[in-house]
Amino acid sequence: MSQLKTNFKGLLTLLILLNIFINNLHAAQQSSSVNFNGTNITLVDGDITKQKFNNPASAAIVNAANVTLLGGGGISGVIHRAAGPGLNEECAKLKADDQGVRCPIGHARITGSHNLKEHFAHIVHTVGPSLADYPGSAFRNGTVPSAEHKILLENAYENSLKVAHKAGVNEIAFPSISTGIFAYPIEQASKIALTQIFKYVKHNPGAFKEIRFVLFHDRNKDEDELQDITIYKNVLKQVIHEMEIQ
Ligand code: AR6
Repeated sequence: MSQLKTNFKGLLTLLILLNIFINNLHAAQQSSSVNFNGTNITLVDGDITKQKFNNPASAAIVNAANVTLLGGGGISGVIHRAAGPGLNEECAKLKADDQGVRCPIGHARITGSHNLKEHFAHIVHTVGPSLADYPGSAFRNGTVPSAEHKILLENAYENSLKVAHKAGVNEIAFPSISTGIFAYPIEQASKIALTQIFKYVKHNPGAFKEIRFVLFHDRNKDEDELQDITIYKNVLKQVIHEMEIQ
């Protein structure tokens, strides 16, 4: 009986190791990187709370927040749960207007990372535009973002980089802002995101060692639906071509 138990445990360990190996292989195959003006711009498939950096003290992740900065669903909920209650306490202390707005759409704020500080010291909170209640929204198919939506999304990326840079951050990881609950069509959002990053790096060479996009792998998607990382990879090629980056 104990022999059987030992064999079973051995088999289980082997299966776990095999699973880790396959996942790592999958992640390695999925990542992609380009160096521009001294900054590595990287696309990875993964969970933003699990990111590792060369120097945690000068690293940050970006939260796709709501204007109150008090947690919420989606990635914001994931980040707040991982960082612990200290994050909500710190956010609650930030100045709010009489509507409870601590960070207007397109702006960014920076806090500590609390329980995640071994991995990265800072969290940048930004709020992207929402198309969820917009006529023709993605929930009803065929959204066409307005010029204002586009500018607000550009601002969210630019202001996140600005507050991070000012705080001495030189490695930063972004999620795909506004493309979840806020329903911004990802093909258009990814083009805005990548273009904005390249523009920032063009004007601020050497400010960041790495700007990483962490794209969530949705296991519920059908096989013929493109994963976010594939969309970002295709758009990256387009942006490099259009901006004439070698
Ligand atoms: N790591 C990386 N990406 C993730 C993760 C993760 N752990 N979890 C989700 N994503 P969303 P939004 C992806 O909806 O559209 C909140 O309630 C997800 O697949 O979190 O900007 C806030 O409080 C999607 O591609 O952000 C706001 O009210 C992307 O992250 C509102 O939702 C963004 O999804 C913000 O909506």
